[in-house]
Amino acid sequence: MKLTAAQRKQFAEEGYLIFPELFSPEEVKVLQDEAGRVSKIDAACIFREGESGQAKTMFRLHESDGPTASRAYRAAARSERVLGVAQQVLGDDALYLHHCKVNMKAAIEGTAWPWHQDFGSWHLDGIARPDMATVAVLLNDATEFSGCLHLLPGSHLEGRRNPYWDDKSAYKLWAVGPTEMRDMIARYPDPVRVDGKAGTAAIFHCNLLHASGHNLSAEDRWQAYFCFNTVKNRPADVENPRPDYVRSRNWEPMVLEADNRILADSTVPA
Ligand SMILES: O=C(O)CCC(=O)C(=O)O
Repeated sequence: MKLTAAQRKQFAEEGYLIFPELFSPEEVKVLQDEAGRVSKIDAACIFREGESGQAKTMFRLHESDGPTASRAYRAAARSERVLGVAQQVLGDDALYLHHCKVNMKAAIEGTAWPWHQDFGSWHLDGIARPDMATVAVLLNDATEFSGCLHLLPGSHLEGRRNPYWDDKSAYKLWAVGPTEMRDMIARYPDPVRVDGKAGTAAIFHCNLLHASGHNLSAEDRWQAYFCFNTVKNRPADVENPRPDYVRSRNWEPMVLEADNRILADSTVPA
């Protein structure tokens, strides 16, 4: 999947690209079923919430080892539509995944993510340069009502903001404060929704401001995220590094695989 010159320009200037229905309904079904299977596993890299203990975020589905390993996510991560697109926008073929996760925003209860830049926390992982991008894949239809992602076009061009530790939101992350966000939103074009049919995907720059709302709908909203870094930008040592599932130590360049493997591998027993 080769990006056009216009798409490369859009990524450089606006910090994102959206690909409606990039994955087929059959592929989405495999990825949904796999997320459902993994969510029942007891593992430290699955964060749960509420009395039901429902999975909220699950990490490290893309490797071939570990409790949450999934052939389908491994294949998706290495596909032309994920790794191949990330290689093109980052201008480097030697990429690895800083992490891969599935966010499962529960119907009615799943809460908002405040405005933030991913590089706000990834820089604190010891990563020097913002040579990183995330591919998000919608595993359900997503709407504003179900808490879809919003991106602030062009905001990556101002670089990394000084984040604050937001421990009030359910997710606890390095976020950008309300005063700064009011100013940023006033100065930029309207935020763009990453909504649409399941299988739609987006790639966005690690300094692009983004946020998502509460899931007010009666359907869960699941999304997969593949967060790429260039191998040469791998993290330096830091004190108390975060666990491997969120700050990967596997810095081997990932190798592109055939684009049909999500379906092909789903028929192979684990
Ligand atoms: O899944 C969402 O709604 C937002 C996720 C997000 O912003 C992130 O993981 O950085």
